[in-house]
Amino acid sequence: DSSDMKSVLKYLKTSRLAPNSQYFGKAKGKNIIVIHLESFQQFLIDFKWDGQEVTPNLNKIYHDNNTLSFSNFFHQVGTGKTADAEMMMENSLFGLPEGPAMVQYGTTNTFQAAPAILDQKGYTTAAFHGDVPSFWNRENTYKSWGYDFFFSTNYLPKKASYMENYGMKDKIFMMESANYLQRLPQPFYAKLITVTNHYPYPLDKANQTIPKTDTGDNTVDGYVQTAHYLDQSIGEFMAWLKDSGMEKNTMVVFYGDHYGISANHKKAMAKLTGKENFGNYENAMYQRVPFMIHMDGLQGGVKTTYGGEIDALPTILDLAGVQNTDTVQFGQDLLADNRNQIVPFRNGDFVTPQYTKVGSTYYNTQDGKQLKLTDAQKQDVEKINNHVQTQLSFSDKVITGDLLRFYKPDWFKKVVKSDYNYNRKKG
Ligand code: GP9
Ligand code: MN
Repeated sequence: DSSDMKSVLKYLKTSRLAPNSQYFGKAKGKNIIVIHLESFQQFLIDFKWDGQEVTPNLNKIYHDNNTLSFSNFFHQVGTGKTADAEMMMENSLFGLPEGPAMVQYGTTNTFQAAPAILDQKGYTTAAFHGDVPSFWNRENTYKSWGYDFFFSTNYLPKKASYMENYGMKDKIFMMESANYLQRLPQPFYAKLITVTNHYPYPLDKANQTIPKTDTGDNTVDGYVQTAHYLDQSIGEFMAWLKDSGMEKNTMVVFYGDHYGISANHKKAMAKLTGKENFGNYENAMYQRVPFMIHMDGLQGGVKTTYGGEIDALPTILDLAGVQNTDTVQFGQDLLADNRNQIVPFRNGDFVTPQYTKVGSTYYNTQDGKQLKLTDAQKQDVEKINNHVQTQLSFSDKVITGDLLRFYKPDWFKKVVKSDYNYNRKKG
């Protein structure tokens, strides 16, 4: 009830940080394009196979002087996978311990999500995805989040050869999305969800332009091929953005939603990465995914702060110059000083610059050595465990108790779901 909301707000008061004044508002008034890189793990950046870079376009963006890149950014999804990533990225709320919150609560709950916030600051908002609108209950959840438009397969040309696995092939999808994008009133906030780089990584012959890897694990070896194809679609999209003239007034944010290769394939990962031991510690380290923010004139560089998907929204809003210290967000701006640098995983495990917890085992994050905790270290990890549990349980309360019914910042106008309609008009 509303008293639960009060405890959440009291807690959040202690964890929200002032933005970094060097970056606050640097993207004010610019378009924001968020590109969801399906199943894309950080190790693919600069990874070579068969003498080729697997993702040359994303590598270029990662190292660009106008890109803020984060080398210790982790996905934090649970069983909701993509849906959990979307929940964190656009609400700074965790997914649930079980199942996709977008399906269970997306239709009925009150949210104060990125699209609604930015809409009220004058942005047009649109989501793009080459799958049916019902997947993960997006068609309803996006209304609750305040998306003006949702361009799903209902709006995209239908042709069997355009589809692969879960949806429209990335190259076709990105260009079809570009067509709509250039007609949106600016500034806009747009999210483009790619899908070709999805387990088990099938791809038509014509688009296979790098050989499969040779681990012998069938559901791993296609990964570099679909990642390579996804990368090409990004290269084409960025070239289009430049040609359209829009690049100059657009901030582009890239993120990997979650792992592509699960913990069930440690042997194959050992082969792929050349690591002799690929155990639980390595698996935790390989939950890193890209988070990159690219904009003309942005002072970039590779930042080593530890964070994850929960931290994306405060970071983006601060760059956009949208005051957000009074919103309900569990993350912290990745550019702020004095960040806690604790990355909770959905199952209660965590990574910090010092400690990595997997189950009941602790490792030194820096060298991977298993720790026999000293008394001082025990106190450290107890504090971290408390923080992780508090974050997860308060966030769960917000979602399962629909607590945002009871609070909104003064400036925020409640989203009226019936104002939204994503059905295509005939003719
Ligand atoms: C399908 C897609 C896949 O629309 O977003 O979701 P995932 O299986 O990665 O959770
Ligand atoms: Mn996904």
